[in-house]
Amino acid sequence: MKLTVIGLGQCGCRIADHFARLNLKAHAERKVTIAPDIVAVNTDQADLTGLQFIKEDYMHRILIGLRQTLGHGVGKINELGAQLAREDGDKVMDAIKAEPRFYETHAFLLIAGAAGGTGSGALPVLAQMIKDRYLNKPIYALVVLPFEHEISSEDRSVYNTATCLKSIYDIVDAVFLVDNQRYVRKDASLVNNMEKINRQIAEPFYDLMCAGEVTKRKYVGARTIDAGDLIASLEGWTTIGVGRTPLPAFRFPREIRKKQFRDKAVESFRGSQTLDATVSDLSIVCSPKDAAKVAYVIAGPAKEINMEMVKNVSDYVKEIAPNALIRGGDFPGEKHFIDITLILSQLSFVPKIKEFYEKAVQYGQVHKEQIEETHKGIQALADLGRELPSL
Ligand SMILES: Nc1nc2c(ncn2[C@@H]2O[C@H](COP(=O)(O)OP(=O)(O)OP(=O)(O)O)[C@@H](O)[C@H]2O)c(=O)[nH]1
Ligand SMILES: [Mg+2]
Repeated sequence: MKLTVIGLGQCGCRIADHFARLNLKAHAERKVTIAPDIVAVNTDQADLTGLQFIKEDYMHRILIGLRQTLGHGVGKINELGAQLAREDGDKVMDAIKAEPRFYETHAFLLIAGAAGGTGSGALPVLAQMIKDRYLNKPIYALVVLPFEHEISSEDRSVYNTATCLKSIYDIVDAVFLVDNQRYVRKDASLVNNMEKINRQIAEPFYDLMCAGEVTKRKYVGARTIDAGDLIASLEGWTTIGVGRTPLPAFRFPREIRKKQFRDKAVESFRGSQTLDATVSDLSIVCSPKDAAKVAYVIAGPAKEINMEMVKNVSDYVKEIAPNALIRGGDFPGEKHFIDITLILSQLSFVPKIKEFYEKAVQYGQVHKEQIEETHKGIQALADLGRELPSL
């Protein structure tokens, strides 16, 4: 599947930058393009300059709202982010149109952190603009939810997240939910941590996007998951993850292994073991039972992905997601591990969304009262000085 990727705000642009890295990797390793166009959009000039892989010209790194923010962001006011995207959105539309390879794109992927101002506000506005112009291409959003410390200490983060989620759900075909807190590693510095988190957020898309594009025979599976399968599998609230089981470095030839029943048992068990790793590493906490659509791809050396493993994995997926329409495929390659990428889509319940909606409604009411109180206080002070002359 080929995606036009658009990163919005700092978080969205940095993750989009990782898609640009993966696109280069796909070229080098598999001779395919998975992202014909990658664009970064921000109100913050410094953040745009810091990107590594996205092309450096003004059609790929787009600064919006320069006149109002002077290139310094919108300071978490997502209404302002939305307004600036409305005013400068044509810059983004022009950039998409100008890409000569745009015709190859199967769908759009818009990425943003929900708790900030620029990405959170611009996401629904630009998604709507794209939807109005490109009627035949699905639009997906990847929305990054804030860390626990942001939720507990910044009411505005919760409010931004909830309003962003509500607005984007009504516009796009599917929303990938990514909970930052799931990726926190306590042993790393913040900068390293963010870098690792962004890498882990983008990585699960790699095999899925490559699988349907490769043409070299050794990479083509018995059952390929292509763009059509993915588009049919993506709807509403969605989560994604990839799990890995390394293969032993040295192994006896297959004929000898066959005779050793212990090895044989381990081999057939490897699929379900990998799937367990995938499910525990999904981008947000949810129950597979609540998914109405599922897509998965098993990647690994061709000689490892045998019929037994494929059956094992597909039975296991059916068991954990009994209510879903399932599409699965395999993707052979020269890897030293088995990777299973899983998408659970059309989720009927996600605990985190409930939490954000409830907290934001509460915050909305308290905030309104606080504003009224503040205005009353300011007015009372001004009234006290009314009799004084002005200089
Ligand atoms: N995973 C990840 N999350 C990030 C990153 N940067 C920020 N975030 C998260 O995204 C939220 C939004 O922050 P930004 O992306 O910096 O905000 P913005 O869209 O640039 O908006 P303003 O700076 O307010 O104009 C933060 O509260 C974090 O939770 C990043 O590099 N990776
Ligand atoms: Mg910013």
